[in-house]
Amino acid sequence: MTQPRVVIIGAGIVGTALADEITALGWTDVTVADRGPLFRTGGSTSHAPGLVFQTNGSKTMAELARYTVEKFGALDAFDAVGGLEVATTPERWVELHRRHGWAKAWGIESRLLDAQACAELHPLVDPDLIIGGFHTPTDGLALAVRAAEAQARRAVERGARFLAYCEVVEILESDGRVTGVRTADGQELPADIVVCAAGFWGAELGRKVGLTVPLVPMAHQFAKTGAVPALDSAARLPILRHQDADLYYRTYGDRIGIGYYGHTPRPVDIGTLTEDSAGEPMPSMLPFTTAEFEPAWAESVRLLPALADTKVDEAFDGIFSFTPDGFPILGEHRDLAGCWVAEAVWVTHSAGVARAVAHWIVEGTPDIDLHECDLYRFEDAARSPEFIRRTSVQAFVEVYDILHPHQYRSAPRNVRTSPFFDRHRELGAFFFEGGCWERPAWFEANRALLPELAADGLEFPRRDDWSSRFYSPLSIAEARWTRTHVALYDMTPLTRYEVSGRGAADFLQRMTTNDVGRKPGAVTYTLLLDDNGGIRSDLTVARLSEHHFQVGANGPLDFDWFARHLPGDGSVILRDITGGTCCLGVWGPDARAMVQPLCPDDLSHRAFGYFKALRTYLGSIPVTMLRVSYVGELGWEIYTGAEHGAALWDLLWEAGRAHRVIAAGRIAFNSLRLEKGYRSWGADMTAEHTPEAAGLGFAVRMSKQSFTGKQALESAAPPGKTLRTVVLDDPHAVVLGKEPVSVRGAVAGYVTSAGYSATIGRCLAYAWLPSDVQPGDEVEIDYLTQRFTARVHTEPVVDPDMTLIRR
Ligand code: FAD
Ligand code: THG
Repeated sequence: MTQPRVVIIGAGIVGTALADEITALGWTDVTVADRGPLFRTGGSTSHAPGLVFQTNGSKTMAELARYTVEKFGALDAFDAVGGLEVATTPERWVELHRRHGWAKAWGIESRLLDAQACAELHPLVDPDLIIGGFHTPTDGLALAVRAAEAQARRAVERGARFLAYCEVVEILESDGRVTGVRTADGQELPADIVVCAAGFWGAELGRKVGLTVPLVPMAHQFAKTGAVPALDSAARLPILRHQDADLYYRTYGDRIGIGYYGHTPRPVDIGTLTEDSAGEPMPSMLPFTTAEFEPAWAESVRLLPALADTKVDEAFDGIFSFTPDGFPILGEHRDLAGCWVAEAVWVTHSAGVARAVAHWIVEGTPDIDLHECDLYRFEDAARSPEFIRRTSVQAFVEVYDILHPHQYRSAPRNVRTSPFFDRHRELGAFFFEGGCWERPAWFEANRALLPELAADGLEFPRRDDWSSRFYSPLSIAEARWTRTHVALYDMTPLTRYEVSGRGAADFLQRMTTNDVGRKPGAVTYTLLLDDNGGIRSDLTVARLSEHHFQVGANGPLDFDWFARHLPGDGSVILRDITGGTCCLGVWGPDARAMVQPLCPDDLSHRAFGYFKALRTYLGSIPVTMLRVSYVGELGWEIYTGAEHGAALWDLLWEAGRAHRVIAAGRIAFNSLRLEKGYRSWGADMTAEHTPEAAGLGFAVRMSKQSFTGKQALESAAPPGKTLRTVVLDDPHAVVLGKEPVSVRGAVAGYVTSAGYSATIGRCLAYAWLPSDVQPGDEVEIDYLTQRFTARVHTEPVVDPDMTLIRR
């Protein structure tokens, strides 16, 4: 077969890196077109100051940066001057500890320094102004244009060509596939694959082919000083961040470059960019907004007093992309095969992104978990221009803010509410936002239970300020009540699909790991794997009738994955039924006593067993009940049409009075599922992990004919890391996720998710640990400024022999 023809739009750091990585994988018919000159094209890369700080809360982003540093180093386009982040407030100092924790967890060399040691590393810093700093010796400066050119050269050596002054005005298609691009001078470049690496122009390009690329171009201030007399131009000072004031710094010989995020967010209108940037050296530069820089300059002179002897010499507002969650936008257009995007990528992550996307294009699967970066990760509502703009502007504002791991969006809100929303408000729900849904985290109405539970011996350990945020001890009461009485949980935001048609059973068998072809009425827990055997999702599949399945999923990416793999003959119909339906979890030892009187069918364990489905009525409400419980208790998920939601709530609430039913929230929900050993996809396991490593081997039926990922599992080596439950020793100790875990004094893994267990009165956490670390072994977890001891526990902590859930 002849090689696929690839056209890459954009020769910035991303386009050039892609050309290199794709040709390295053997596809050499690659053409890169840029509207500007090569390689100072006029895009964001052309003026990027090139600071590379690798530390990130996301393990994937840290790894993408690590690879970029390694590659640019080998290309002689990286200066590892080190990175220094300083704290001028106690909150930031604690935050730097948290970042140090991420660095340790992801394997980035790092240390915390006192003020004096910071000033030794960066002699311009006034040590009296700072508390301390976080030092990462392998961070440094990317020479972005040099790196672009070097990668382009390697690609050219393998056969790629680069076209300057070649603007793409149209992406050509036929029959749902790209066929090439048309350029401004009327040429057609034929292609089987078109990759948009057009940086902040990407949203416009996407629009031409009906694709929403959720990014917003924003202007950001960057200034260079004149010569600083105190600065030795031969000194190699670390790149510097002063996040408390939204500032960062690098040196250029004896001059200092200053970047500032503290100014008013300035989304850029691409429609008027040509006029707005007229007179500037390039189209990604806008005139400097001088007045807005004044606080930045004053603060810079405070931190770096030597700046008093100089002034700003040249400055501009440079444009680059912001996204609603700060992650890049990567993937293939679902409705236009062969049309890819790789945008909103920093120089910092560029080579790593290019490698992953090249693998994705050439081999079908990225070589690293990219779910946080996936083009299709957004809910429908989150793809609206209004949502993209507001949240991306917010991302700019928050770029250096201290963000709590459980912090949810404050706007837009109330975009999706379940039919129980008003009732929840009446009960004093505190709502978190997730996937555009309002989700009750706890209910003030349950405060009345506290004295009773405390008298019963339930403990409410004190928490530090950080872990007390987005938290209420009411969740402990709600969790306990679920294990001893009965509680209602709003499961409406659980993504669900109807999969139907004569090909539905075969389709689900082929797509997932477990045997989902059992009799109607059966529910199966099963996994979606990628071709490398990595976990893409975990699902429940309820067979409601021969050709009708209800799938409980984890979010938009599951829909995307299914949609891409549907047979072309119309034999399978996939429908997202999340909107328009609702779901209540009714769980606890009293669940059956509460619900049975409402139902014409026999709900006894014998008649309606564990992991079974039943279509029936509660009162006059048609419902689908699944005997499934993520909290690990007797009870059901009860689904009905949204129009019945309010009535369903009132019916159950009324029936529950005699049983003292409560409404319970997400924090209790999370703590209960941790006790039960249930994983949360995206946090605990991702495509990076095989089922066996994640403790989910039981959901894989290797004897089944064939399913996606089976081959990879057949040849998989035993996992080096295993997901384990650990229990913290100190009842007052709490971790929140992503903390480094040490075994015998050396960092060996990291926490994924955590929660307080009301059952054992300790915080539980899942952690990836070397497979030879066994139940009973002691580990240590670094939490901010503290170190906690913990012990690996057998799983699950609660109800290991399934007597509670199968009663
Ligand atoms: P670009 O470099 O913009 O490349 C896109 C290319 O596509 C351009 O060359 C453009 O001409 C071309 N193009 C667009 N449309 C078309 C078309 N229709 N046809 C043909 N060609 C087209 N990142 C860091 O990691 N560290 C930093 O310290 C840092 N500092 C920054 C400071 C400033 C002031 C700014 C503005 C950005 C900074 N960034 C930093 C961000 C970084 O510069 C960008 O994220 C990165 O350069 C984007 O690379 P890219 O290849 O995607 O986009
Ligand atoms: N409910 C439904 N669908 C879902 C979830 C849910 N899909 C997405 C996500 N949550 C899937 N996660 C789980 C995790 C564990 C279980 C159910 C959904 C579970 N596991 C049993 C166990 O491990 O003991 C499975 C037992 C079995 O295989 O028989 O219950 O919350 N609808």
